[in-house]
Amino acid sequence: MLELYHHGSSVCAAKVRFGLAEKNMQADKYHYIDILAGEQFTDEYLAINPKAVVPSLVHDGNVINESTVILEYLDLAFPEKRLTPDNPLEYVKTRYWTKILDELLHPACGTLTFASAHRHIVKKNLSEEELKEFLASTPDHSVTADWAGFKKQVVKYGFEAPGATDKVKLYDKYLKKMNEDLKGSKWLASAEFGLADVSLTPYVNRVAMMGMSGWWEEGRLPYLADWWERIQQVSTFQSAILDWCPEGLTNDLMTFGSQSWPEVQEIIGLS
Ligand SMILES: N[C@@H](CCC(=O)N[C@@H](CS)C(=O)NCC(=O)O)C(=O)O
Repeated sequence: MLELYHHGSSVCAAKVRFGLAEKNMQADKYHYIDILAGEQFTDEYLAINPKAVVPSLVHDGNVINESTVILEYLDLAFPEKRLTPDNPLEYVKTRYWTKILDELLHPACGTLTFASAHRHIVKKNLSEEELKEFLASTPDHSVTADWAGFKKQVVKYGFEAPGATDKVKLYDKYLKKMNEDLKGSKWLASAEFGLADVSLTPYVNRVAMMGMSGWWEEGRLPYLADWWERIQQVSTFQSAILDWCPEGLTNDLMTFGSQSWPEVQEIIGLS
C-alpha cells in the first residue's frame, strides 16, 4: 500500500507525483494536506513528518520523507522502470541537480513563491488570528533550517524581507545554469528523459504558473525554453502536475505572480 501526502501547489510533491507517473505508478491513496490553510500542523501529520512539510510517502506502513529521498526510494523499490541513469557520468549529473535543488533552488523557490503569491493568498484566505496561528505553528526546521522566522518576514515584507532578493538572484543563476546544460542536449542529465528532468520540472512550472515565463522567453534562455516546451508535451505532465492544483489556487498564483513580475524583473535585471 502506497500513500502520498501532498498539496496542489507544492513543488516537492509535484516532483514525486511526476516521478510516480513516469514510472507508470500511482499511489493507492492520496492525502491532500492544504499547506496554505495550516493542515500540515496537525498532531497526526507531525507524527508522519516532524518538519510539517509535504510530501511524505508511506509504503506498507514505512514513512519516507524528503522528496529527493522518496524518488530515490521509489527507483530502488520499484526498479521495473528506473528514472535514475546507470551511466556514472549521467548519474552524477543527476545527483548534482538534485543536490542543488535540495540545498539552494528549493529554499529560493519558497522565497520567490511566498514573496510573489503565497503571502497574498494566506492574507486573503485567513483571518488575522488564523494567520498569526499559521505563522506561529511553523516549526523552526521546516522548509529550511530557519523557515519559521524567514516565512514571517517574507509574509510581512515580501521582497523587502532581509535576504529575499538574494534568493531570487539565486533562482536566476540556476535557471541560467539549466540553460547552459541544455545547450546541445535534449534532456538535463542524459540523452533520455530522467530524474533530473522530473525533479526540475516543478521549479520551472512554478515560474510559468506565476506568469513569469518572460524569464526565459524572447530568446533570453532559449535552451531552457525549448526544454520547457518538450516537458509540457510529456504525456503525464498535465495529470501529474497541473491537474492537482485547484482552480482557485491556480488563478491566485497567476494573478499575484503576474503582479509581482515587474518587481522580480527588476531584481534579476530584466527591466
Ligand atoms: N526538503 C523537503 C522540503 C519540503 C517542503 O519544503 N515542502 C513545502 C512545499 S514544497 C511545504 O510543505 N511547506 C510548508 C510550509 O511552508 O509551511 C523535501 O524535499 O521534501
